[in-house]
This record gives sequence, C-alpha cells and structure tokens, in this order.
Amino acid sequence: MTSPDLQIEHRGAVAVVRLNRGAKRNALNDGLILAIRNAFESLPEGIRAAVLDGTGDHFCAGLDLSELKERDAGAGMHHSRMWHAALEQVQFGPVPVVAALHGAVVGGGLELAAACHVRVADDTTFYALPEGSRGIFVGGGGSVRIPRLIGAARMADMMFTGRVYNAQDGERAGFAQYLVPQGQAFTKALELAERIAQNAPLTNYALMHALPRIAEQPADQGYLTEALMSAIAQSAPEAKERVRAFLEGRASKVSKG
Ligand code: 1HE
Repeated sequence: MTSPDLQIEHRGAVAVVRLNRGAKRNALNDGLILAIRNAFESLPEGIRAAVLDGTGDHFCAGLDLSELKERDAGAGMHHSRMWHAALEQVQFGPVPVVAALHGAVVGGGLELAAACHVRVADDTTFYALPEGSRGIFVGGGGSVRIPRLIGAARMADMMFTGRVYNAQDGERAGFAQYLVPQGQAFTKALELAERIAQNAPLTNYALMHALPRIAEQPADQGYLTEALMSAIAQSAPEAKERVRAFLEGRASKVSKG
C-alpha cells in the first residue's frame, strides 16, 4: 500500500523515506503506518541504507488522535499489533535506517524514531510521551524500545509527569547519537546513511539482527552467538578483501576524526 503522505526517493544506494503530512505535523494515521510497513518491505535491490525524515517543522506528532475511535479491547490490540508489524519492518527490515529528527518527536513519533538504528537530531528537537496525560499508553513498541535507549525510569518519569526533553538533554539521555545545528539533521543523516551503505552487507546484517539479540541474551549465550556471527562475517569474500586492502596499505586508517 502506498500513500501520498509518504514520499520515497532513491539517492544512489540510499532510500529517503519522508513522512509528508506536514499540515498535521506528520501525525500517523493507519494509512501512513501501513505505507511505512510497505515501504520497508519493498525496498528495491541495490538499496543498502535508508533515511527516515519528516516534512515541515516537526518530525512526527505521534498517533493521529482523530483516529482514536471507540475501540473494544480486541480492536485496540490489533491496532497496536499493526504498529508493531510496521515498526518491526523498520528495525528488522532489509537495511539500516537513520532517522533525521527535528521539532516534535513525540508519542508514536518517538516510538518510530526508536525503531531506527541511528538517530540524528537538530537543535529544535524535543521528545515527549504525551500518552501519559492523554490517558492512554504507548502501543507502537515504545515500552520495549524506549527503555533500551534511555532506561525505564526516565521513560516512566516522562509519562508520569509529562516531562519534555530538549535536544541537548535528549542527546545526553540517549535518544539521539548525533546533535547538529538547526536544519542540518537531514544532511547529516544522509551522510551517515551513505557511509553505512558502503559497509559489507554482512556487517550491517550482524549489527541489525545479531547485536540487539545478543544484547538481550544471557552472557554465555551471547558469547556463542557472537562467535557464530563473527565467523560468518569473516568468511565472506568481501571481508577478506577488505582486510587484505588494509594490510596492503590500500584502505584508510582509523583517524581521530
Ligand atoms: C494532530 C496531531 C495528532 C497535530 N493527531 N492531529 N500526540 C500528541 O499528543 C501530540 C499532539 N500534537 C501537539 O502537541 C502539537 O500539534 C505539536 C507540538 C506536535 C505541534 O504544534 P503546532 O503548534 O506546530 O501545531 P498544531 O496547531 O498543534 O497542529 C497543526 C494541526 O495538526 C492541527 O490540525 P488543524 O486541522 O487544526 O490544522 C492539529 O490538530 C493537528 N495535529 N498533532 C491528530 N497527534 C501507537 S500508540 C501512540 C500513541 C500516541 O502517539 S499519543 C500522542 C499523540
């Protein structure tokens, strides 16, 4: 399913997926959630990374509250599961996703950002979970993913008290890995995605699919999973060529940056 509220363009090996509902601050209605799922399910061959951005002054105002109709418990559960399926495609889809954050990153918008692999925020970014004051709860995987970024205590505080984190405090808390001046989040996110797209595919696969699972495993199981993933990645011809290139002085050194 496609939607005019979601723009997709390809820049070389990077797909730019943009929430395009600025008049409603990119609030996520059902159509947009299904379009996000479809976009990440059907990225063409040759796409190696993606940027997720939002039109206008705000990344995303969360769930479209005008769609929060009277639902019975079963329908509410299925609605939440629909979000889960879509955001799973972002997190465990074919390619790493870099979020370009600005303005409001709130409610379901924060849940969506948390499903991405790298988050770049500009100075205008703010983070909140207004579910707490709207009498509802997160339903887009936020209670699983957000504590892994900032800890359960901070998330509970945000929902109990309505606390809003600004861009600087948000970066320190762990919402974003990069903080850039106003208006520069997309450029930085694209630069990072282009860099990520050049990695060996098995390295990106390991980072997306093995690392988060290893992090959840008991240490003894984690070490074994790591050893298996490590052996598989090393065995790829591309890994051997990259190592050879370094040893023969043909690859860049690590520099202080
Ligand atoms: C919306 C939504 C929305 C804006 N659903 N229509 N999320 C929230 O509780 C956040 C609600 N939104 C806001 O607090 C503010 O809109 C913003 C801080 C994001 C932006 O403020 P501002 O002044 O730039 O815009 P605005 O005037 O508030 O909104 C512009 C329009 O967007 C307006 O509609 P209009 O027809 O009057 O022009 C707003 O009604 C509309 N709009 N946000 C519907 N969220 C899987 S569970 C997840 C649960 C949640 O995400 S709950 C949190 C919901």
